[in-house]
Amino acid sequence: MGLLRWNIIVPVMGCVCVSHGVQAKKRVVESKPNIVIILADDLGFGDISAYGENGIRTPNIDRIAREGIRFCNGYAASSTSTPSRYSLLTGRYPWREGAQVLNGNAPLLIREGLPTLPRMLQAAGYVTGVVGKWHLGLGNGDVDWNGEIAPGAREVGFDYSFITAATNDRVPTVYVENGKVVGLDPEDPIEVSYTRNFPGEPTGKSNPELLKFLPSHGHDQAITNGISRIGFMKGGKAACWVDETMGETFLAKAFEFVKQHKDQPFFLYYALHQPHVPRVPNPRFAGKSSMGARGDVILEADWCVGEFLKLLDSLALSENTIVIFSSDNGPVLDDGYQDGAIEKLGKHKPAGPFRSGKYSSYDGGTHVAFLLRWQGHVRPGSSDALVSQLDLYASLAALLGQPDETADGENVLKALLGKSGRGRKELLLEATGENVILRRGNWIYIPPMVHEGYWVPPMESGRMEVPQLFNVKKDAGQQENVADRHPVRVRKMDAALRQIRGIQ
Ligand code: NG6
Ligand code: CA
Repeated sequence: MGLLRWNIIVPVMGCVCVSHGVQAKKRVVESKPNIVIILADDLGFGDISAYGENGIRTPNIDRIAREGIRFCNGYAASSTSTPSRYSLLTGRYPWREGAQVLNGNAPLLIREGLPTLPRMLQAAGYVTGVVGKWHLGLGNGDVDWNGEIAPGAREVGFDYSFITAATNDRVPTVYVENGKVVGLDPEDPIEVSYTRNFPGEPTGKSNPELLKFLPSHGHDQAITNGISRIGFMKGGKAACWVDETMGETFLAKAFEFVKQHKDQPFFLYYALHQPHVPRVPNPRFAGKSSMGARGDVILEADWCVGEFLKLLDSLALSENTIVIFSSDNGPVLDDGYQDGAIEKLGKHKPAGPFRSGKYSSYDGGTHVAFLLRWQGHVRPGSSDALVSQLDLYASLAALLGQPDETADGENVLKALLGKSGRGRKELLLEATGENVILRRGNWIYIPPMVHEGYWVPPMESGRMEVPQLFNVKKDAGQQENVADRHPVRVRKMDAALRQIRGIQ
């Protein structure tokens, strides 16, 4: 799929740069723009002010929207992180791999030899880097955190990496730079387990008096930086991250990467950890929103984005850099800690007009903010084209004249660059536990589902024993299930879904 090649004439640095040695249809961009993907973690469509009325202002993220294209039908591939990130980097649907939320000691999910977005960009002459949340597994299942950690980001195609292994609520709570734990004292080696505690180590459950705040569900195991996590850990005290400075630590590494590579084409995957739990803002942002810690860390994320954009300005890179901003999945309020996210929400609607959020089969799970800026090349505006993070690999490959080796990506470059209002015709979306749904045009079909998967009350999972069909043009909030009124459409969409998934 995705082999529909469309090479464009893109004005670069004020001129029209095309390769004249080949036929018109083979023309490709000669000068390679830098590419930056900024991916937030659990940020809702309604959490940024560029998408309309809400309880928080995000002027820096809004700047990308104002100077670029604001996509109103942009999607993550899944309503949780690992599957979503898997698709972003591979252009493959996550259910092909059975991708689920990974623990910190899980092996690398992306199989050796599988084509990836960063590999494609390396082949196109880019230097590639990832800074932030990884969550795609590391090693082969028996990681020694005290030695060389491989395979990992390098094997997937990143020349440089500064990452957390999983989520900021999972052990090991250390940064890994180019396959090595940062700041590790060899006298205090790290051990990690997701099944049993290490003798003598306090946990959130047994020692709540050591905690800065309490968990609400799960998250009562190892304690680091006064916060209880998922999983057990021993040692590595000097290497443990400080949650309060994680935002600026990632920002500093993103800065270093850009400064170091400003004179060559670069790709940076800048994977913010905000506003995933635990939500621990830098003291400069604590109390700055009216929404408690969740609002504060969104303000912090917005500041990080603003500083990053200013860096591009100061290096005169803004015109030659494509900046894409999105989130790995939709929003969640209580995701395991008592941080006031529900109590302090006020009138704010994290998912905007969409129903439910993270983990859900409803649109709030995957329908996320999706912005693209390419100053001087892409005319600012708004687009209703259906686009997915799944398509970035195929589309950027088309931009650079590289082959699209993805299984499921589509070349939606015209839509991404604002030259067409049409994107995909249909798109599969995944909630937890491989519950897969189909969006076709303005219709969303959710098949009857039984799979348990993850669940976090009090949100709506969207799983029902009956088929659900919504016309999201008329009913963005998916309030009216019209499956009974459209049996033929239900049958056809069900058959299409099964056919793409290869199931009876
Ligand atoms: C869940 C965690 C949740 C979060 C999620 C992954 C519990 C009860 N919940 O298992 O807190 O870590 O995994 O989030 O442990 S994601 O954004 O990376 O997909
Ligand atoms: Ca997430």
